[in-house]
Amino acid sequence: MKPVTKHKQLNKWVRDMAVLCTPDKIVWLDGSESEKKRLEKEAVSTGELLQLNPKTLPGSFFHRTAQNDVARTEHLTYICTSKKEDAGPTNNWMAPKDAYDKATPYFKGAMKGRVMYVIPFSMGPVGSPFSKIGVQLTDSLYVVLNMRIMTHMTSRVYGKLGTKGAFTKCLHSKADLNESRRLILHFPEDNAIWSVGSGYGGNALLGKKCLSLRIASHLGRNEMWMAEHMLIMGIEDPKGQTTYVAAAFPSACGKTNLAMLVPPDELKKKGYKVWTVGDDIAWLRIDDEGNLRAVNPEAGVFGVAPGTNSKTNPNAMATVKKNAIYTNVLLKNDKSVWWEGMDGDVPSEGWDWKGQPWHRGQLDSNGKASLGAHPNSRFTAPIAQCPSLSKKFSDPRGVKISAIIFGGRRARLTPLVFEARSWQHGVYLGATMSSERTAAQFGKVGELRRDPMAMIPFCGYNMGTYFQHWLEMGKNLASPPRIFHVNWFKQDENGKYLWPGYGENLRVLLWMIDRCRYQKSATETAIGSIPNKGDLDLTGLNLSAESWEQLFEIDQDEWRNEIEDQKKFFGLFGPATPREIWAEQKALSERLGLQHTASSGEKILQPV
Ligand code: GTP
Ligand code: SPV
Ligand code: MN
Repeated sequence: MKPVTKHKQLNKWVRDMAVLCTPDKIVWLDGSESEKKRLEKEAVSTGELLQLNPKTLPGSFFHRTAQNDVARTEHLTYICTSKKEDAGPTNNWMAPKDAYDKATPYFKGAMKGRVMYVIPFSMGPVGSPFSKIGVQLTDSLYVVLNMRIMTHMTSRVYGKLGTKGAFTKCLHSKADLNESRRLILHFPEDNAIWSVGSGYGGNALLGKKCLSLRIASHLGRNEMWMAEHMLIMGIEDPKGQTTYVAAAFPSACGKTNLAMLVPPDELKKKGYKVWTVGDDIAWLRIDDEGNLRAVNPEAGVFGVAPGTNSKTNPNAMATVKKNAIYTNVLLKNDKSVWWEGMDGDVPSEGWDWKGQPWHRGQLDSNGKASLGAHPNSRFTAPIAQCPSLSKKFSDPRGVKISAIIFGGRRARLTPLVFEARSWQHGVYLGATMSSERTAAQFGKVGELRRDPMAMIPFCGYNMGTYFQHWLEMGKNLASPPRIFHVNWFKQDENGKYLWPGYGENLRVLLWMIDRCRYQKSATETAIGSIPNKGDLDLTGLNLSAESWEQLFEIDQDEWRNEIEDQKKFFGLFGPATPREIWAEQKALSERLGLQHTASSGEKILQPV
């Protein structure tokens, strides 16, 4: 097939990559509806997709990944910069030449007998000043059809590129799906991504984490904006005023759920509404008035299936009713799907995520319930199908952000909510985020992991420098958003969640809006401000006084250990850790009445 653009560099790159991967054919895609139908048919004929029941799930498909390919593989993900310190201590690093040399044999001939698809896409509405263009080459129809949902995929981007425009070169091949020949490589200096040996979402849909976070965070640092692992939502009050907030939680810690929140009845009756702008990624820029504005660069949702039901997330359930792709869920005999925690009765039988026959009550070899769906099974669907989609979703200027929220999954330590004392203190709160590991990445579930701004797997450069960039952004904001920290996951001594979560989280957001808009007073504590008793609207909740105490308890011993752990972590970055971060930590220790001992990293910066 002939190239469809006069962009010489783009055409040469496609030709060169075809010489390397030796596909039987190159197909230039345009993102049209007729093309979609044709590709779906083809994917069904090869078995890559299975058409689901057209009555109950119209336009929807089912896919199983390889069993060794069900989550992002962070240990095989690299930032390839000329200098190692530019990647920093929390990223895997390879020199660009070594990385190209290592991956070249994996790509060599990998597309033989296959088609190489050329996907033109924009992250962000085509033509918005926020947006960036990418072109992905791939040999996977599953990837093509997911990218078609997740990005603004259209040949119109060739018009925008003209003959010389900048774009991210994204090369992907599932190759032989062999884990020992799998690599996810980022070349920020070349504006390029090479991903080989995986067909899983975050590894293979290169517009998502690879471009919109790792490459974009690097671009953002150079161009004075930010690419963040954040949802964006609007909260409309009974007077019709909408306040927009952005929130960073680590993978599988509640972004999609919060972004699509449905107000509990008591608050709905009062007239509150919630509008979804984005559920995973935010690009943030400072406008001419010094406000922070955000767009969602994506066009779809790639959400965690287990636990999603019409109580926890009715908007997500409505979003995935049609034109969806389901990955690694349980397939029922009537060609519909199921996952643990879905509505209704547990099906009596079906096919589990591995493709094995499964029945209700089945136990695995350890005597534990055998899972029908993989814990990281996912759905992909156009965000335009979300009933709570914000009218501002496509606004090229984005929405004005009034509050930034950080959060993690901590059974203990951090209270339900507290507010930073300043932007700088807020950056420290983001930098000290930590969370118990989930199934969204390979590794031991439940283990505590430091995850600043939920970006540890996604920051495309040295994270110490990244903290500095956050501080610089604050200096350039006329009125910086207020910064909050939340923990929906605090547990009592029996391991029961103390807070009901989900829709009820709106109560916490309304307190934040009171703080942002109406400067309502709060109770100062050593770690930040918490709501005065009575200021969090709890009508209809039945939260006991004891639960409230536990939700807001600040335990000295736990904080002492926490601070020691933080010191080790910040010490990792050496001189790249900003002075302001150490200063905030020292001030916190003092407020907590702990004796402050300087850590080695801090001593480097603050000679006494
Ligand atoms: P990624 O797509 O991996 O970035 O995840 P995410 O941050 O969008 O997480 P998501 O909203 O999909 O939630 C992940 C898991 O957390 C699901 O199993 C939810 O049921 C659960 N969850 C979400 N919100 C809450 C909450 O407020 N309380 C509790 N207890 N669980 C929640
Ligand atoms: C995450 O893991 O944070 C996700 C899913 O949103 S993935 O696209 O695989 O990164
Ligand atoms: Mn995510």
